[in-house]
Amino acid sequence: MKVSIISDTHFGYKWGEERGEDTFENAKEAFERSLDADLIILPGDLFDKKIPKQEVLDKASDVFSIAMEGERNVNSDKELGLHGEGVPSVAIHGTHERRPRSYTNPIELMANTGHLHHLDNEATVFEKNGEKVAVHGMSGVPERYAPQVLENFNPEPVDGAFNILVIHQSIEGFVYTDDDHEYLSLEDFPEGFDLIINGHIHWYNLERFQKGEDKPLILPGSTVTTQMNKVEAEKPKGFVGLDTEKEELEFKELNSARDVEYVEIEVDGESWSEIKEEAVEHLEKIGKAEKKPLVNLKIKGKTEGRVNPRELKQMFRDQMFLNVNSSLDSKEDIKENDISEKVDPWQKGKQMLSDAVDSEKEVDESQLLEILQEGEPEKAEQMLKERMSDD
Ligand SMILES: [Mn+2]
Repeated sequence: MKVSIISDTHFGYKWGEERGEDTFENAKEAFERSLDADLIILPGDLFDKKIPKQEVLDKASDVFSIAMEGERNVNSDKELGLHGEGVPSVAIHGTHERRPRSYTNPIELMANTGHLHHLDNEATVFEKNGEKVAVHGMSGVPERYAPQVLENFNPEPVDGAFNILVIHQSIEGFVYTDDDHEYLSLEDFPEGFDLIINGHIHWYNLERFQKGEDKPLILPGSTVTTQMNKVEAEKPKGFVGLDTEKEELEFKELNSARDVEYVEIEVDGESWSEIKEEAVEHLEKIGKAEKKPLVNLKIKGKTEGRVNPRELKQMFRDQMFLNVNSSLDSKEDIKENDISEKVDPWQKGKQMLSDAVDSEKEVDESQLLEILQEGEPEKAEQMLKERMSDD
């Protein structure tokens, strides 16, 4: 069977801004190039926000509908609930889409309108000319609960099928697992799977894991650049083709994705005007592209006096999306990391709540916050009570 894997499309990212169409354009290309597949797997974070704007849902539904133009070559052991014929799309929801149980997340909405087949700790078996492919999906959960949720889900490989486990989590050893929270590790993966697909990580990677047999673990990456760090700059955006009979995986680069450039300069005591001159020299070398590239300029070292990265952004704003990442030692120091990543009050609140709750019980702080935000303290209290009485 031919399977196409398209992850982390992040519909709605930068919506209303100059790059607002990027997520749709990139995903549209991926779906159009997947029409020869028998099955499309979507490992989460298809939407950038858990409550997308109507316009975003509308445009996303157009992209998901592209799959309906293909041919239906497979049967399934469950009613797929899709509104048309065509290539079935099977999705899990990711961390960006997750909402409390009693609320509808956008993947559930898209499943209810017949655009997708949604898997939340369950499996669907597809069959084509006697060949079976079982897709087991565990939708995204807070990292520290992932090992337990996977254990409870306890997916069992289907006999005689090519078994795929689809998740959307950080995995220890493969990604930044930077605090002392517990993360999913390779040891937690169940035996007997032919392939594990993990969304969440925004750059492509093909790894192997050993559990019984040596098997592939694929991180398809996102179809759109959301962080301008070095690893994202170096790896192209795309999607993955899988041939289950040949057990072959192929990364397919997107033509519509913006180029990402990473420029690093080191300085030692020069003035800002000298640094600026050097930066301009580098930036002018970046060729013209049909779509303005994303450029990350990293300046390392020491300088005298004021630093003004905004000046550079202004100079190049018609040619590129410039992000200046400076660790210059000066009074005007700007923070490391993407400057678009300001402290998010939501994240901050979640952290505070998480620290305060500090419980072994599964209390999902973002769900709790969301219920409180909806103005339903009784419901929040009820949720906490239920968790406390769980064994
Ligand atoms: Mn993501």
